[in-house]
Amino acid sequence: MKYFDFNEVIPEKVLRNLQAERLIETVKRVYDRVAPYRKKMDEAGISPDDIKSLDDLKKLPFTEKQDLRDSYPYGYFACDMEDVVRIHASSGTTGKQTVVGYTERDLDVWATDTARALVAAGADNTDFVHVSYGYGLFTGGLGVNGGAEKIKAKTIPVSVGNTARQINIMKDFGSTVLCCTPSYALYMVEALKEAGISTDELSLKCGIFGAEPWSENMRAEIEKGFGIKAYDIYGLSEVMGPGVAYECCEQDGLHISDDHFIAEIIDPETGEVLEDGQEGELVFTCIDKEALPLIRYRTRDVSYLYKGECACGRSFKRMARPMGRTDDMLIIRGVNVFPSQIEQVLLETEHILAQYLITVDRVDNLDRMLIEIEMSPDAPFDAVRFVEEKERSIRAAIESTLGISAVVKLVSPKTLARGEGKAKRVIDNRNI
Ligand code: DLL
Repeated sequence: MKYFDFNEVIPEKVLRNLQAERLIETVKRVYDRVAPYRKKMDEAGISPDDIKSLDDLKKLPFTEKQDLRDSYPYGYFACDMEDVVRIHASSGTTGKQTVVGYTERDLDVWATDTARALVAAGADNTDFVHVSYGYGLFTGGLGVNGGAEKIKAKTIPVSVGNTARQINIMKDFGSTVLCCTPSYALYMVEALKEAGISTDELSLKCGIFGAEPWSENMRAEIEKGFGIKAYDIYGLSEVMGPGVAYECCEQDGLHISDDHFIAEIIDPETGEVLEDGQEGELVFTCIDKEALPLIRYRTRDVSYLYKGECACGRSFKRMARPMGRTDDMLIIRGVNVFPSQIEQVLLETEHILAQYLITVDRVDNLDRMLIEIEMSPDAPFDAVRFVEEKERSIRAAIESTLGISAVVKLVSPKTLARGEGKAKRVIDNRNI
């Protein structure tokens, strides 16, 4: 099986017509059913009748993460609540999550998109798909699970963590396709070596890795370490989850599921739409979603769209693997972290100042976050028990807010460097 479905290879002209049709219908629907969209469009002086072709897309206002937060939790839902069958969520900037929903049909479309990614990586119904993305509110686990079941593979929902158990399952169950974050894949490679298990004892042939930025170097290490082919998969909860774009056998850019999402690249400063090949911020419009069809959603991911066709035969446009972000979001062990979330925790803690420095390192292929925080001058910073207790409580508060652990270190007042301009809060030493 080379492609999962016909839409992947439909002629470009037919695809553009399909996109236009779906866009026009979606804009009408959100105008009728989503109060914030009606307000935004009224304020911009645009009515659904102004959207007659793909060229008109650029007339529509953008949607941002903040808009979703302002309408938390369900303000942008476009269907009746009784038709929503699944809810997921992703990190917010200061505590509040971004809530996303799916109808039964949306879940089917999503499964189609992750099925496309699996098939493009060479998977079929004879495969054992080992899913080590987190299951839960994060879209990774259940998202890829849907695609694996759709291609009728033997789906193994292992979820994250307990690496020794992961490796045993991989060996005993005969996993052939591994799905997890690229950094966790590298961590597993190390664990395999430490356990003295050779890749000959495994049945793995490929993997689809995403949810965080990775490089060609990391690809080479994973491919060598496991003796497999490593493919990229991209997505974000607001737009759907994993499967918005995926790599094919050419491993030259990620194909965007163009029949479900229209991608644009904009200048992040001016909002102007850029030409294919020009680098800027990725923006997606969902044209085939019932529960949460976001219009011109600003991803903050930096990428560019490819010109020209791919040798694999797919008509879907390609995007370059994201090469950074236009905001300060960090992805640590696959979890999205905004420095402002950490700041919020610190502001709620006594005896410390909001002077902090986050240092992120990759140690043995695992991300490690160190947070140094200045104590206030009135704190008894010579009292060892006081300091230890404070560090413990901040660590617990951060873990409960972010869902990941951090090393917390309190430092004496005025020890962290203060810059002249914008405070430097983050040092990312990961050499991805
Ligand atoms: O990370 C969805 C996902 C799960 C994608 C599993 C792939 C595999 P969020 O938690 O909402 O959703 O985070 C979305 O993660 O805006 C990017 O910054 C980053 N990201 C996702 N995939 C990639 C990738 C999931 N392949 C945010 N390369 C996005 C680089 C990625 N960054």
